[in-house]
Formats: sequence, C-alpha cells, structure tokens
Amino acid sequence: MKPIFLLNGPNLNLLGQRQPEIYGRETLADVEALCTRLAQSLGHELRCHQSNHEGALVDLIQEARVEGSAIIINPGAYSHTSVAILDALNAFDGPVIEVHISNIHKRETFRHHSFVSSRADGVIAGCGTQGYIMALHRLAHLLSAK
Ligand code: CA2
Repeated sequence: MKPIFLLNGPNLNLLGQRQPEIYGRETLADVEALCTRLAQSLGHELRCHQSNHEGALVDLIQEARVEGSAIIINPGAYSHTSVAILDALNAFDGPVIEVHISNIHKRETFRHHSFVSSRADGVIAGCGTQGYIMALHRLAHLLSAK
C-alpha cells in the first residue's frame, strides 16, 4: 500500500506558537507525530510535509500522484485563492480529505469559499487539530473499501 500524504500549507509551521485561541496549543510536530503513530496503527505509512509556497505544494501533490494512496491537505490561506492547487488535486486519483483547524464558515467571509472543497471527498472544519485524526480514520476506511 502506498503512503498517505499529509500536506500543510502556509503558516501552519507556526501552530502552537501564536493564536492558540484559534489554532490550539499543539505544534505541527506534535500533530505529525500523533498522526504518524495513528496511521501505523491503522496499517498505513504517513508522509508529512509543510510548505509556505504554492508551487512547492503543487509539486508535493504531483509526487503523491505517483507515490501516494491518499491525501490529507490543509491548504491554509491557499484554500481560498489557489486554482493551481485545485488543478493538481484534480490530477490525483485517490481520496482527498481537506482539513481546516478552525471553522472557516464562522470566520471572515473571504474564508468561506475553498477551491479545494470542490475536489475533496470530505471536508473537516472547526474540529481543531483533531480534524487530522478524523481525516486519517476516514481515509483508512475509504482505502480498505477499495
Ligand atoms: O483553519 C485552518 O486550518 C486554516 O486553513 C488556517 C489558515 C487560514 O488562512 C485558513 O483560512 C483556515 C491559516 C494558518 C495559519 O496558521 C497559524 C497557526 C498559528 C499561528 C499563526 C498562524
């Protein structure tokens, strides 16, 4: 079975360092370590990446196209702007779950629309970093049904 890719977009490297009232107190390293352990217990390998650069995220999605079984992606602010990330995801054949730590629908209007949601097989928002855990459980289920 190919690995699941966990991709995080711009500024998510700052998790746990600022704005804990919105994004919680866990660091990205905490989240990645927890998800890696959970993935293993579900019988999957996890590959974690974070980038602040749109093109680098497109490259990672293209890598997942060849080497990955599924994608969990929090595209950060690129969710609301990036047709390039949407196009890259549209070229990926496996299941995609979009995660937002905060409830983007409860925030500023410009955060209400995500280009990625039109491709995602599932969208989790407002569940904190637990959303990544939920996404992994969902993917394990979808991949086992294949
Ligand atoms: O709620 C989410 O997960 C977001 O994808 C986070 C993005 C935001 O632009 C989206 O609208 C919703 C921002 C990530 C910024 O992350 C930080 C974490 C800690 C401190 C500062 C920024």
